[in-house]
Amino acid sequence: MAQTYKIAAIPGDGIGVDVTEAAEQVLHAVAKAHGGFQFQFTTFDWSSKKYLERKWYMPDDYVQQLQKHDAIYFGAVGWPNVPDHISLWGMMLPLRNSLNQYVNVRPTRVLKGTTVPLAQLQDNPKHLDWVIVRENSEGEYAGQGGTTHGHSDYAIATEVAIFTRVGIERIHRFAFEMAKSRPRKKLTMVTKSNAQRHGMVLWDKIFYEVAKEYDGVVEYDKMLVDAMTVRMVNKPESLDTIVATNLHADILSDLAAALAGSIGIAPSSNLDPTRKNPSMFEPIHGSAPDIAGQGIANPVGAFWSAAEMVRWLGNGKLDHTADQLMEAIENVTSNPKTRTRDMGGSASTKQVTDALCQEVAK
Ligand code: GGG
Repeated sequence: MAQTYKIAAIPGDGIGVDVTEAAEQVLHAVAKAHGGFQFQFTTFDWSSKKYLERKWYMPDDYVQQLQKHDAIYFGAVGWPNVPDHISLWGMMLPLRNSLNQYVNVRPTRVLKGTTVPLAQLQDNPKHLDWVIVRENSEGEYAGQGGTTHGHSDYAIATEVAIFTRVGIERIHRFAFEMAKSRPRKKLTMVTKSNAQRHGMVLWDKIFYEVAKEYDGVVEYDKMLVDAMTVRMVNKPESLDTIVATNLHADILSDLAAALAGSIGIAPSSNLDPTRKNPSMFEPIHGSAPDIAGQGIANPVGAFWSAAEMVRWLGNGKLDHTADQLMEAIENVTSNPKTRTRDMGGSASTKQVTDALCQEVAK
């Protein structure tokens, strides 16, 4: 009997809706071509539009509802008439926190046919092949802090970053394992411990404690986040796996996506490595209200995220299927006729999606 993977789809806002629909179409095509498994999607209409009507993003029992699924596929969140901190804290951040998704994996490489901004990467696209491991549950996005004197000229706001031994140790260990699984076995830890002398110093200390377990197995080094941006641009080939805090990795992964050609192609996986909760897969781009609903969003980041979801669901058994999907995605990006505007083409979301479904069926 075919295995059924139950997927909770949360398209969210703007182009999140367009690309989630496209990813669903592709995932059905993958299952059909592969045989032996199928996807069953349940769509949750949790969005900023709904928030404006009912004043809540997710119902009280959202964790229980989502725990009935094997994985979550998320589109994007953010809409002009809802402050960004309300929408992010209405859905994405509580989802990651409540479902113990403490790792956010953001791979970046130059897909075939992509035009990249740096001349040296145009000549040597393989020089950019990174995995950014982002701490996803605490740090600068812990939601701690407060505001007082709000209506005076002396308004005070604090934003407290939280770093715990448990949180730091588990992300570093995950990053070392990730580095170990890759051909170059190389890990760069990013920090700002020269200026931030508490949390970041603990972050560094625990990194070197964990590193002892990998001596001789994984090569590792440390970078300050500001210098890291320069290294990413000037010496991309010197990097492989990167581990950084919630905020630093969020920023570095956008830079990585831009260096690889477009934010529209970049994927991410929010993982609960214990597998007790469903993990969540989403393109890293936002809701792009300016192009929402026009059918021109780049669905490649959504497709790559779908490939990572297949890999995660298979837990070692569907790696080949995920690799085949990635190959099919690159066959599509290689063709100038099936590239969206941000990649220098003029194809619509639908044209790219249909082309990928045809590739998958071959
Ligand atoms: N699909 C991802 C999305 O909607 N991103 C918007 C955003 O601001 N994300 C911040 C984050 O990933 O922490």
